[in-house]
Amino acid sequence: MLKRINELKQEIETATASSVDEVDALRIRYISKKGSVNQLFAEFKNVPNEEKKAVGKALNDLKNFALEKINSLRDSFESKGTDATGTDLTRPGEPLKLGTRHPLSLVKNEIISIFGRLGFTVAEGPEIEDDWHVFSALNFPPEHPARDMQDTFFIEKDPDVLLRTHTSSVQIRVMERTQPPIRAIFPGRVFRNEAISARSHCIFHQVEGLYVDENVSFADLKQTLLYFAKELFGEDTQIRLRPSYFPFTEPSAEMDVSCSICGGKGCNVCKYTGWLEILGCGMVDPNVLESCNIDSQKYTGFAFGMGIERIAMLRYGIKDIRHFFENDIRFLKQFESAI
Ligand code: 2NM
Repeated sequence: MLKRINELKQEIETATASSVDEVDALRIRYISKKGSVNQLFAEFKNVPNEEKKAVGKALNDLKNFALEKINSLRDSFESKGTDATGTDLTRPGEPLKLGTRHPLSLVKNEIISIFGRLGFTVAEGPEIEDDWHVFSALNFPPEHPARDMQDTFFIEKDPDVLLRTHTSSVQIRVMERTQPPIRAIFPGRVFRNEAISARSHCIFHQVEGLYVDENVSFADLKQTLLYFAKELFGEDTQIRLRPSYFPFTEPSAEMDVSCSICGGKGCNVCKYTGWLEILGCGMVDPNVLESCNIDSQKYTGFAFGMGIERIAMLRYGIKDIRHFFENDIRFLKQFESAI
């Protein structure tokens, strides 16, 4: 037995291969299940007891020897893929680390998708605006407090150059150049001169919406917003509208959704009311339509607006609005991968 082990060892030692396929043929011949090494192992039970120790060791050595030989033959082919510096060009590339989408983008895209299914298109416009598009055309009276330095960022000595405080300015631009029917939403970044805290920031994001056509009614507004709330927060979501006031809509309302955390039973997120305020809305004031040369006798419209941060905070349980703007990688990487 020892003699046969030695012969096989010499045979393996002198084996050569000229391709990876030939290495594989050697592997099958010597160390596969039915290979010659295993055949010797199978005969081990017939070895007399007093020789078992020596033969066992020789067999194990043979097996290791064969494994090493075949591995080194295989390596000799694989390392042929190196360049002049010895870098192995056949190694797979380092995978690119994918980023994640910002939570505000995730929520914005979801809102765009929901209204897209109702036929709303998307429009964007400038962040630096003039008084007409941000205030005057929206029926803000000359002495309205929002026009004050306290609330609005003016960026030049000229008081007609300012950062928009809502994306309604884009709706004015669209209505000025388009006759109804108009059905669009307006996502974007807006600016208000407010103290930064856990709940408010001087920069935030809005999605506003507008539908102007013949016979658009408050019932259309309610049904559109009910569909939106159910799509965003789940089929069981209920809505309620409370009377409110905006210069650009009449009548105006604020919309609450039943609390998606406690299902309306009451919890600390909804302050034990069972309701969460998520948007403002109303019928576009006829003065606004007329400012854009749309005939307010022929056409009516509804509009609404919501803050994306607030919805993202509810959706992801984020307790401080400043997280959205700090770009701390530990925060950002908790959200959905970009691809
Ligand atoms: C809101 C709430 C209610 C709104 C109105 C208009 C326009 F241009 F049609 F007059 N745009 N956006 C609107 C109405 C916005 O945000 C809380």
